[in-house]
Amino acid sequence: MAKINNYSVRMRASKQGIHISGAEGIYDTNSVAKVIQSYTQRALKHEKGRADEINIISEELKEKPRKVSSLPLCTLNTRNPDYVKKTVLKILTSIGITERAVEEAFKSLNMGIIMRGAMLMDIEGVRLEPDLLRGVRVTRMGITKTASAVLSKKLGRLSLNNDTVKEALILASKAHKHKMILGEICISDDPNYTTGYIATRKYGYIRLPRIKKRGIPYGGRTFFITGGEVKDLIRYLQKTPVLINQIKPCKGIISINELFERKSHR
Ligand code: WAQ
Ligand code: MG
Repeated sequence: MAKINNYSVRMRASKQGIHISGAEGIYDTNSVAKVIQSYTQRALKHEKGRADEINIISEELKEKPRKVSSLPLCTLNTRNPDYVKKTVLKILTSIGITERAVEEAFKSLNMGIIMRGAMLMDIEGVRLEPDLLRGVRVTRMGITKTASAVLSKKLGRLSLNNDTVKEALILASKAHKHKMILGEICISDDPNYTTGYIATRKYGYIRLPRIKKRGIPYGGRTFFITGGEVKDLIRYLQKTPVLINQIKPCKGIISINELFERKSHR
């Protein structure tokens, strides 16, 4: 019998040179063909138009994926970009990121530059990624079939069971397992997707409605990092395979006070 191994399968699709869709996961040998087919379908039926170029890579993993749990998820009752910023400042400064760094991150995220990857910022707001235009891509992450079904069910109760939320949660859950990562801010580059998130190990994945105004065609990601070798962190984010195999609670809409109270009672 053939040995069952893990593959990283990654898709990116474009139309007239403009990126329209991407997806990735970690799958066993037996699922690779099926996954390639479903990624192809996704690229051909994308709401931004049918892709005219579809790149799919499937690559056997030489390392066994690290199994980790997802971050817990909740949504804050934020109503406009100014209130989001105030809220983000409160939460991120409470875990040791400076106000200056948070201001710097918002400034960079609002400059209108589209990066493929994420910025790495130290807690004083200094950018540390070697390629300032491209940023750092987090890749080689996935979710087991069982955990994916559990996550779909939990998100379904909140009417949030879609690829955007699932994939962002998987990415953040991989990133925040590394001890050098303290926090993250993410704003979608989709002009119609106005919910962003921040993540920290302590508070989990916090969704932030109206982080930007509808119609803004750029976004971005910033990781706040501390203490250690940046190149080791980059290697982890890009290369270490991580598989989500357990799902933490997914909660509905709460206020920032409820978020802080809940944690102080633990
Ligand atoms: N690694 C690092 N950075 C990335 C990656 C990646 N794999 N993919 C995207 N980025 C960066 C890049 O700068 C993009 O411009 C930015 O993040 C936003 O990417 O729960 O869809 O794919 O409802 O537009 C948030 C979901 C959705 C909130 C985020 O991001 C929710 C999203 P997008
Ligand atoms: Mg996206």
